[in-house]
Amino acid sequence: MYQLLDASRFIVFITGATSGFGQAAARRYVAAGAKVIATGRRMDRLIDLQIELGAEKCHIIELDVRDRAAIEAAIADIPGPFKNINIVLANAGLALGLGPAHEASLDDWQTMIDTNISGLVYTVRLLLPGLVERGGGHVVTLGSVAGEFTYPGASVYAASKAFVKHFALAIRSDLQGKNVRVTDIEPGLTETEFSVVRFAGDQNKADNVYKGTKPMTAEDIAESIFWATSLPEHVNVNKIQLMATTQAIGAFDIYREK
Ligand code: NDP
Ligand code: 8X3
Repeated sequence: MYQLLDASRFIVFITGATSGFGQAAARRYVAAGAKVIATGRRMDRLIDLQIELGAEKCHIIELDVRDRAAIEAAIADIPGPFKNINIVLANAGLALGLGPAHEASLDDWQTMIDTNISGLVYTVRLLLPGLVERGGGHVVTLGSVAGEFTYPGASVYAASKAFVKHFALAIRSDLQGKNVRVTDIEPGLTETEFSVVRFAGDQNKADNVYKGTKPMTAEDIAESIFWATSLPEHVNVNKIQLMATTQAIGAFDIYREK
């Protein structure tokens, strides 16, 4: 019988646990006996999650990943039973807008850069020394298929996820000999609040993204995250790229004069 790691030893720090993948991962880890530190900006949702999962297994922190000082303070303040974090799930992120590059909002671009790049880098950099000091652990980043295959309207979002992919690969080299594993999870079409956020709360536009097809679910992604971190310590899954069966990569787009 193949021996997976004992999940009851996991203490998982999750950014973006108020919705989607982060929330599903919190549930998945706690169901397996792990402890989680669930973070995000929407405190009401974090409180509901803590009530659902129990305060012994779920510590919550109101946190905006763009605020580097707040992350430092939050880490310093983590209570004893949750201190020995061994998995970091740097998941918080977002896409804003789907307009062409010459019309897209520069404020939206800045928010994506601040969240998907700076926020992820702060999270990982500030939590890594603890993993190294404790003799090992696992960093899981949330990239995207958009980090590999671009599509119209996704310029900065796609570029931010390409950053995530390379950052994950690069820190893995730095961590040689430290027993810290790094995995970039790169999903495609998955129905969460992602599209509602992208379209600034327009539920109709968001619903249309998934209409008539079968996207993946947050639970599908949480399972892949859980699996990668549960493999024996000598195995490092560099990346997992997942698409809905109904999604595939399209042809090159050739412009022709009318
Ligand atoms: P959701 O919108 O459902 O969840 C996003 C989470 O990120 C929320 O919990 C939100 O929490 C958090 N978040 C956003 N901005 C911040 C911030 N400044 N500080 C802290 N937390 C923040 O989307 P998903 O679960 O789908 O997305 C999770 C990750 O997966 C993202 O990085 C996304 O880019 C990526 N991804 C998503 C795909 C999809 O199709 N759904 C596919 C590929 C990748 P709060 O607002 O409470 O702060
Ligand atoms: C989210 C998936 O294809 O909408 O990263 O960019 S996609």
